[in-house]
Amino acid sequence: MKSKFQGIASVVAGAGAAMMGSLAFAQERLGQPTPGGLGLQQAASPLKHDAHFFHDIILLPIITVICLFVLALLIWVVVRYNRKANPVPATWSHNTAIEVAWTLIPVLILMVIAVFSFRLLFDYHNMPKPDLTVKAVGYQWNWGYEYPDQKIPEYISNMLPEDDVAKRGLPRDVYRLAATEPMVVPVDKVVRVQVTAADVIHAFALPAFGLKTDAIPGRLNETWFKAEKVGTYYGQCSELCGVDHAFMPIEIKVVTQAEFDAWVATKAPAATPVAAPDAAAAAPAPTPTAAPVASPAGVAPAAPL
Ligand SMILES: [Cu+2]
Repeated sequence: MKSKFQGIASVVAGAGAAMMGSLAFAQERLGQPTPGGLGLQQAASPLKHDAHFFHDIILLPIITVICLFVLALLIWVVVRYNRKANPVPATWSHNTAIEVAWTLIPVLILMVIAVFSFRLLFDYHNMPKPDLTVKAVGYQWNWGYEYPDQKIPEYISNMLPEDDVAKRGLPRDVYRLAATEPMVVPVDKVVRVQVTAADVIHAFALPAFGLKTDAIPGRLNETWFKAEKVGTYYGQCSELCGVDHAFMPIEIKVVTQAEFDAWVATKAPAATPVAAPDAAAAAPAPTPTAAPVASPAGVAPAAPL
């Protein structure tokens, strides 16, 4: 499904970009907004590639042609049928052929759009067999992430303060996108995200993966992604949820499977006393804030289990 879309997309992409006259596409940053960027954020998951195809190859050319056609009609009418050029107007008021055409053609255009639109919706709905499940809970105003299969209890992901952005050596413009503790997932794995909220409605949204799912108290929504590249990806709560709505970013860190296993070992509570030292040796914890949580795992051998 994805490759079919991508194949057609790659053939037409050059012409599409040229037609749109967009200069920012090539320099787009991965996983975050680009200053002055015009298009959708660069894709890093199959759903986002499909969304790019639908927007760039289906919708944009159709919209452009319709706009140019209507503009040409308007110019023609203004020039040809103004009072000076056409002092004696025609008196007929109906033309059956034209009326049938302007009913049928828009219907056909909408049907073409619907086919691709529904196909994209079905892709969102038809999640492949997930390799990993993460539960994301929206709070006023931060996110909680829980990994039920890895027995990682919920931890809270706040916005990274401005001072800490500099301390971690991050670019200044990820302030308000970076989080104290990101969601961590392995690359090339299907991640199922179960989304809910504890107080008001939030929305779990991350453009590079094409994610936007409402987080509704008392209801469990689902979405999925498969990250194609290791890296750090940023999103934000996308439902107006109160005074600090703009300050509850979503950061997803995509790592290798080995790094993910090591991270899991630091986060899981005292359940894997053997795995924890191995994992710690294999790779350090990805975030400094993981350290306080890691310490219970460190004393795990002394615990009864
Ligand atoms: Cu929110």
